Amino acid sequence: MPSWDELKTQLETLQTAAAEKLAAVDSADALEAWRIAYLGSKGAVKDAMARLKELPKEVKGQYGKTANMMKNALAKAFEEKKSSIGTAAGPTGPLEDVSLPGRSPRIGHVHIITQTIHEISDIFGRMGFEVVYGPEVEDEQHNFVDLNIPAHHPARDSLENFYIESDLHDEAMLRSQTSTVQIRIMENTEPPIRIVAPGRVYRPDTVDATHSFMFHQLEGLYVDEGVTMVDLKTCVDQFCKAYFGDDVQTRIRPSFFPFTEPSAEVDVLFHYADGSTRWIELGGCGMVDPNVLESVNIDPEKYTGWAFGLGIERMAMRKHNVPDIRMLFESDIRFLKQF
Ligand code: FA5
Repeated sequence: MPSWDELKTQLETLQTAAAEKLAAVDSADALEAWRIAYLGSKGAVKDAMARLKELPKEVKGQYGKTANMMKNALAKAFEEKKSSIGTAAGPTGPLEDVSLPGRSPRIGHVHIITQTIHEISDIFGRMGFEVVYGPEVEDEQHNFVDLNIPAHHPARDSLENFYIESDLHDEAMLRSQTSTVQIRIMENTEPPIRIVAPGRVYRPDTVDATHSFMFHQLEGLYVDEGVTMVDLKTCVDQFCKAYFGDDVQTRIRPSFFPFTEPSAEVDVLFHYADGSTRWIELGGCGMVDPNVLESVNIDPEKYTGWAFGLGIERMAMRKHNVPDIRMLFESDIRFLKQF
């Protein structure tokens, strides 16, 4: 039976060899191999501990204590090595592939109606028209009186308009047409006048595929000496071709507005997905009534003019094949992102 000195030397030799090998370990794989060889269930330290039961009583206590200290020292050295190898190998956890293309952030874009306003303003800009804007909260003077719409005209019925309370005017209302801007411009400008005015208008209309209670109009006004209906027809026709394309079908038919004489309506042919077609009214137009020119102190003997008011939603719908006006205002991102 070996003496205690011999046994002690064997344990020290084992511990020194294990420590030297551990010092040489430089990878996670090598560390795992070391752990199996020394601290594993069939490793050298386990073997050394197993000898305890064969040893005589006199050395058992010392041997067990020394072997335990060796085992603890090696386990501690193993943990230290493990963390130093982990640090050297970089961060742990799932690796990111930095070469993958990034996810682009979702950003919004200009609404189809605003795009349409930009596009049509641009066309009229190229035709020599200035783009102007007027207020949405109006008074009866600009929405009706100066436009030759008398007090008892059905268009002034409170059920046909959104009258509101406002500090701005006594009889305040949300404008029902952009024709108000004709008046506001003519009040302050000497002819020649050549403007277009896009903007929101409000009417308590029953909502259906082509009607909304809030929609947009584009007002046009041209006042100068010698302006005729031929200029109006040509201008509307040129605009429709520029906006919809040369093959667009439009028609002009007689109509009535209190502020134009003669008056007409512009229609454009819609093509639906099922192959059917239908004329849809784009807007009204006509020669500015002499009474209107007088109300803004423009001499109707010297100047003539024409005006139009076109529905902007109807234009966008025709151009982009949108079958129902409500789709434009539902804020459905799947619809809006197509434009
Ligand atoms: C007018 O509003 C006149 N101010 C147009 C005008 C201007 C005539 C200058 C002469 C001279 P009207 O009510 O028809 O006219 O409306 C013009 C256009 O606005 C219609 O042709 C249509 O395209 C559009 N529109 C009218 N009501 C609605 C509605 N509820 N929803 C969507 N678009 C509408």
